[in-house]
Amino acid sequence: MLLAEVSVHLLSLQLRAPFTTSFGTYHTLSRPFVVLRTADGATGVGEIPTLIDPAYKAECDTPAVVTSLREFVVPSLDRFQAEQGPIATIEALRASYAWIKGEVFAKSGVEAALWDLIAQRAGAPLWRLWGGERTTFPVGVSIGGKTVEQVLALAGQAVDQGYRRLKIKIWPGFDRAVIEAVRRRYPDILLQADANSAYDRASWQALKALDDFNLLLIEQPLYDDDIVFHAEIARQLQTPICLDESIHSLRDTEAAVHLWRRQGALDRLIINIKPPRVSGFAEAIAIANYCHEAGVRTWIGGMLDSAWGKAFNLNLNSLAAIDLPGDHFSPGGAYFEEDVVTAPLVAHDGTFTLGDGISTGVTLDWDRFHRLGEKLFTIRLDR
Ligand code: OSB
Ligand code: MG
Repeated sequence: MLLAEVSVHLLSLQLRAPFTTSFGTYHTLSRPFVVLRTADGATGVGEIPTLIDPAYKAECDTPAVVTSLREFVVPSLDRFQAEQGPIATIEALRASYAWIKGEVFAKSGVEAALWDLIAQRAGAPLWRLWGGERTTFPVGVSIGGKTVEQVLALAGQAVDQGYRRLKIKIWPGFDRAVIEAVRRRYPDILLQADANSAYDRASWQALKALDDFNLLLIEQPLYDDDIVFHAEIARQLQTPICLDESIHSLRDTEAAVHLWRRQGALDRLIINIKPPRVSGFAEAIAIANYCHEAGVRTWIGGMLDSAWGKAFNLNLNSLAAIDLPGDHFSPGGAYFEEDVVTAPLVAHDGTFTLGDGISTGVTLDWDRFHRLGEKLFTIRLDR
């Protein structure tokens, strides 16, 4: 399978409802997509669900992802194929850009596109390629509201649609009251909070108040690049800590497990596996399996991905090693005014079922794909 051409597109996705986190409110997202073409005319597509600014992680859409693809990642594929022959496997692809430090999101888009090509060639759904063992599982929603009233309204929509697992965005000054209000209204729901690194080594003490509300976890309270201080505060909280932003690789995960184990608190460590934040699905699977062995719970996070990216993540959720419901759906129906697939993904009664459709199981709507954005550049690889 000789890779002949890589194109990078930038799409504009309009959220149906604004999404607020500790780091800002988003209305419209710009989204890089990688389109890989083989010499025999097959096409694979990968979404890069970075945000428009570096408020979540340093690697944002433009210039970071786009520049790194154009200057480093794609030229590495070219060099590899010229020197070592066709990139036909995920291992070869990863080897081609292994020299590049970080740039995990940029790499993940190319990897997703190659998985799409490999699955098409195999005529199989991704979940089968990945060794998935269950096709039906509970899914959850992430709620980003600015006020307690907004959060309760979104939670109400989600619960009315049958979701039984809610994640609420919190930040200093918007934590206890909002969590208490949601917990009062829904005493039995699986409830978790996400701080997106909004607390520091003094203000995290406010989170002790959340121990009263039977939360499943508190996600990334401290700095986006920290593991050590998270381990430190985990000793002083009853609610498990879940790492999101700090985990870029299996090695980061091993470091966290090492620290939590040392203090006998592995039952209070949870890992949010976001495939694009760990450079792709191969690394995500390695993390899921490692955590399963270590007795650390995991779930699949999201980045307000389009239905294309969500479909990849839902396929990954089939792994028996994944323990908890993920962020796969928006509380009030579709995430975007217009999405890039032909038919929306739907959960029934808070449960999603994977079918036997090839690759992602959903079909890209190329008309809409082209209408929603523009091609930034194409690099030919078959020189
Ligand atoms: O921290 O999980 C996060 C969205 C963008 C960036 C970071 C996060 C999120 C979400 C939304 O919480 C999850 C989803 O895609 O539904
Ligand atoms: Mg998070």
